[in-house]
Amino acid sequence: MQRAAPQEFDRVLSSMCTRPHPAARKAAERFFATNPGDPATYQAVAALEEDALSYLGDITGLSAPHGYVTSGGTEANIQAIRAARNHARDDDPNVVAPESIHFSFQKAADVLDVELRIVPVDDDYRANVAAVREAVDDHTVLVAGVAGTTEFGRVDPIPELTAVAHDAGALMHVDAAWGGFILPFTDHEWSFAHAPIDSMTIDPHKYGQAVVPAGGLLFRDKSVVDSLAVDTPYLESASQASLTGTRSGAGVASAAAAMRELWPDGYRDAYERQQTNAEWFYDELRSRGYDAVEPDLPLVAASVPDGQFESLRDLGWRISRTASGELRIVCMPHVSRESLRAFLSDLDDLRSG
Ligand code: 0PR
Repeated sequence: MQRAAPQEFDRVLSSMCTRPHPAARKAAERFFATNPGDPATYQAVAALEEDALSYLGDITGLSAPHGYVTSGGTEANIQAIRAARNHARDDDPNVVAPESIHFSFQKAADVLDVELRIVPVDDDYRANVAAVREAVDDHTVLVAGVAGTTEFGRVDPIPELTAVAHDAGALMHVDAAWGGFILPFTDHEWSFAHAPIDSMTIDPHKYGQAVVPAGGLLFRDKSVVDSLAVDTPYLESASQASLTGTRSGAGVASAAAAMRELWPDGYRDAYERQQTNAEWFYDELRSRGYDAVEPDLPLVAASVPDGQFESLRDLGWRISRTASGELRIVCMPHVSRESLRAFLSDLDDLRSG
């Protein structure tokens, strides 16, 4: 089996990490010994975190964003649930989410001792609004939707889900960890500009082209994020809302640098190029007789026989499968047309061999 070198991305087709933008890499190097968890001591990186938040607000349609740069989507999702729970002060809280939700919600429910109610998706892998409406009750503190699902790249009906959440007296969270840097260039209704959602996960270390670790958590209302704060008596800074204590200055600085370089034109170019690649790849698979899921965002899923899948892995392709077994190809910014052509050529050899 061939193993990819640590920073080699040529054969990495199913990951949601990508090659960082050169400006992001440079910023990370400058700030890797700083701690945004103590903003009064590390003021330069704290200012960059403010810049990063303000860019994230521009991208998601939120004019005065509250929140912070997390270690990733998992921390952001845990904290969104924790904030909703603390804010509601319910003694038996539950969260309602579609089955397409990322597995970080299972971790969150476990850590926070909150009941997670998973409801079915529709035929196009999107949250079924009627099923969500059935599942909410007086103890629902949060409804979650996904804008760019991990397995199929689908966008849930966010305005409809938000109405259901608010009717039930719950907060609405959107997980745009992967989709957040792609969706501004589509017609989808996914953001704070399209619905009065309460919080969002959007990760610079995925499509945002920052270095790892750099996730994003945004809140519309300050009182919700304040419900996360604990006092920090012996630090220069008086309280902390983040889950981790010491945080990555490299991640924060790189996120700010990537967004400064790429928002909006660079991200639009990446989306347009990769969406075109995904559609091309989908057509190529279909013309070979494979059953494939049409790419709404730059992610293609297709049924490929086990033997071919394993052989492609043995040839060094870093690929994975959905829970229902489909091969998934995530057209991240590093996935070139040449790479996809080489992959298809290996597939053709396997088919004829
Ligand atoms: N929300 C969504 C919609 C996600 O897709 C992911 C991760 C998360 C939250 C959690 O984010 P963090 O992993 O930053 O905590 N989605 C990818 C996945 O689970 C993560 C990933 C990235 C996996 C790179 C593999 C990999 O090589 O598939």
